[in-house]
Amino acid sequence: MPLPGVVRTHRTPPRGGLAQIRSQPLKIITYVARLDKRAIQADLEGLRLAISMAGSRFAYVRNFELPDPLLPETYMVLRIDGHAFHRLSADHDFAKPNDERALQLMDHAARDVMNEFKDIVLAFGESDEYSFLFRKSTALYNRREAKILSTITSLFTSSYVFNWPKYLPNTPLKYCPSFDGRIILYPSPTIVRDYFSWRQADTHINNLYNTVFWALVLQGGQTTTEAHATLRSTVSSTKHEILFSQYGINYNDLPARYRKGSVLVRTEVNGEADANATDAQSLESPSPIPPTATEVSQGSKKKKERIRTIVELLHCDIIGDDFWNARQNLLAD
Ligand SMILES: Nc1nc2c(ncn2[C@@H]2O[C@H](COP(=O)(O)OP(=O)(O)O)[C@@H](O)[C@H]2O)c(=O)[nH]1
Ligand SMILES: [Mg+2]
Repeated sequence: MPLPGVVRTHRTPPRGGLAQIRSQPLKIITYVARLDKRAIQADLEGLRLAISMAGSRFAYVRNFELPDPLLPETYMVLRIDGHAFHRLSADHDFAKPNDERALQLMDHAARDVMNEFKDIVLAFGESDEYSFLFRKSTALYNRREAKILSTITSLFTSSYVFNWPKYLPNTPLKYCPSFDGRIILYPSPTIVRDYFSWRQADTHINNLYNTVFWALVLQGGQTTTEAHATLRSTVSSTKHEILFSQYGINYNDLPARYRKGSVLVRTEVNGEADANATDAQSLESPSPIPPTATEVSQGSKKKKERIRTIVELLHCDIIGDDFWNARQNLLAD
C-alpha cells in the first residue's frame, strides 16, 4: 500500500502541459495540494480497511489463549525449585553439605518476592527450593495461573542472579541459573499444614543424610559409593550415632538453618521499633535489604500510631501446633 500523502502525478495532468506549468506555477501548486489531499484520504481508507481486517480476520488467534483461573476459595502454594542445582552447586564450589552463603541468597530472593507480593503470608525454604503460601482469598492477577507463576518465578530468579555477588563475591556465575515453578491448590488448612510439615520433614531427612554422608567422605575418607553403601538401610538413630561416635558431631548442635530450613513470615512492629535492625538480625545477611514496610494508620487522626510489617526470617519448627497457633492469620481467609 502506498504511503499516505504520496502525490500521484500524471493522473489528470494540467491542460497546456509543461508550458502551462511554467506560466502558472501558483495554479499547479494548488492542483498538487488538492491531489495530495485526495491521495491521503484514499490511503487512509486503505489503512482503515487493513486495520479492520486485522480485527476481523486475524483476531481469532486470541481465542487460542485459554483462561487459566485457579479455583477460588482454595489455598495456593507456589513452589520454585532450582534447575539442575546438583550441577550448579558443584560448578560453583558450594560447601558440602550446606553452603551458608547460597542458602542466605535463597532467603534473600524469597524475601524480595514477599516484599513485592503482599498476599504471600508465609514462605518456607530449604536447599534449592522455596514454597510460598498465599492468603486464601487472594485475587492476585485474578488468580490467573500462568501470570502468577511466571511473574513470581522470574522475580525470584532475577533476584537470585542480581544478589549473587553480594553472597558469593569471589565466585563469578559461570552460567544462568534457572528455577522451575508450580502452583498447587489445597482445599483445607489441615492439608496446607501437612504440606509444610512434609517440606520441613524433607529438610531434616536430607540434612541428616547429607551431613553423615559428607562426614564419611570428607573426614572418613570413603568414596561417595562407599558412603552411600554405609548409609543404605540405616535408620535415623544410627546416623546420629555415626556422627557422634566417629566424628564428634552432635546433630542437634548444627545450625537451625540447616536442620529446620528457613521460614519467612510477616511480623508487625510498631513505629517506635527499629524495624531495620530486627530485619537485619533475622536475615543474617552480609548486606541486609531494607524491609518494605506496610504502614497502617491506627487510632485518631491527631495521634497516628504506625504499624509496620516486616518480613522476618525464622528457623523454627513448623510441624507442631505452636507456630500455627501463634499465627492464626496464616490460614484465615
Ligand atoms: N553442596 C551443596 N549442594 C547444594 C546445596 N543446596 C543445594 N544443593 C544441591 O542442589 C540439589 C538440589 O536437589 P534437586 O532439586 O533434587 O536436584 P537438581 O534437580 O539437580 O536441582 C542437591 O541435591 C544438592 O546437590 C548446598 O548448600 N550445598
Ligand atoms: Mg532442584
